[in-house]
Amino acid sequence: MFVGYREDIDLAQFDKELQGRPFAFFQPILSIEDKQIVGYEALARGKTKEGKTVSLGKIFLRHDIPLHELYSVDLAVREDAIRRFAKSGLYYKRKLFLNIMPRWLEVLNPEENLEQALPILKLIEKYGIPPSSVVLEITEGEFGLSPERFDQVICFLKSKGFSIAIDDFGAGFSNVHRIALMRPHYIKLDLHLIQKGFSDLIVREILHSIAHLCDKIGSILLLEGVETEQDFYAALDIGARYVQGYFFGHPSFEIQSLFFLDITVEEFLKDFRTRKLEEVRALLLFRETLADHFVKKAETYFRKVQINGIASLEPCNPENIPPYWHRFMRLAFVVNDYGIQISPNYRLRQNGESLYWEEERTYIGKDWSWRPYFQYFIAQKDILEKNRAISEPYRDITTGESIVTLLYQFNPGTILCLDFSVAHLEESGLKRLGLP
Ligand SMILES: [Ca+2]
Repeated sequence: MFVGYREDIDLAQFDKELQGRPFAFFQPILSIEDKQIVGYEALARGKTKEGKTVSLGKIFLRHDIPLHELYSVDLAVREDAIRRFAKSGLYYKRKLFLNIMPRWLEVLNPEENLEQALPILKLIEKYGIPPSSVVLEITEGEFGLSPERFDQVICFLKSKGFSIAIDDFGAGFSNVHRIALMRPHYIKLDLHLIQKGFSDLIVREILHSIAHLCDKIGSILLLEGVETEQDFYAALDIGARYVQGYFFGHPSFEIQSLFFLDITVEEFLKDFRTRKLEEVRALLLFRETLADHFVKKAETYFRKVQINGIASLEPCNPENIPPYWHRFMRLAFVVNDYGIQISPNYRLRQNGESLYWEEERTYIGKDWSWRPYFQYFIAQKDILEKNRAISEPYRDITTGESIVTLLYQFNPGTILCLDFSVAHLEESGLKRLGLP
């Protein structure tokens, strides 16, 4: 069924702009915890008539070229990659990441013995590299075979000692449940594919949930498309363990060593640790000191009133609230002991020099008892006999800001809830604000 390796491939037969044989480029993959290159992804390249190196990605997407022709191009690139990787001797300490197009697996005869059908086994044997130094990147979403056959192929490859990476996770229609069952060694995520069409905020949320999935199923999260400092910080922030992208190294014909990398990565890690620690300290200071102060002063800022015949609270003159709160305070509302909102939402607004509270009455009657912060508050009250609690930071779905909610039992039946933005908290800034 399969066409074997061919010497006579000329790329001009597929594209008049190209010439010569296809070959492999290598792009380094870095482990953050080891601060060094742990592998290389092999990428298909060809040359134009002018001698410029170009990606062959487009050729593989064409449907007018017979599958067996494409397959022979792919095989030639893979053989070139394996041959040169073997020659480099690096397979003792680094891995070769090879892309396997799911379309190739589709042409497998269901009756065929996988040992015979998968040429990768013969290739690595020919060049003397162990399967444990090869990672096969598979785009699960594109796979057209039955899930049973797919699982069978993956199981077989794993049993032979290959590592499996799910490529372009999140870009296609990856089935999270099946991937969790499959337990790939790596999950590759292209930062730029995810960034397309989503806001920064949503991207961060998606990245965090995928990082969480990786932790749960014991896969290594490999973030590719890391091109800038910001991208690298994003990778560190979500806890990606491996990274790949122009920021660390472009694909190249030579298998690069990049000795400078450990220094660069160390510097970034240092900077990241400092920034992150500042964030965590600011949050802790905010929770432990300033929130405490606010609670003590709460009666100066809010007064008891009746709303719809029920005892509730409303904010006093906003000028009473010290100016340093204005920057962080977003919203105040009151719930009863069952988590039902019994006041409007009060938003602190500024109009020129003057401050005022804006009221939104449509929120009265909403049930917040199911929100984690409310349950946390009730548990704190019951077990620790505390009259206040502060939620973990969460994302406000309307404004997208990072928020903590402070809950304070003002009176029996009235719990004051205050949302504070913690997106831009800085320890030094908070200390400068000081306590009155
Ligand atoms: Ca890939």
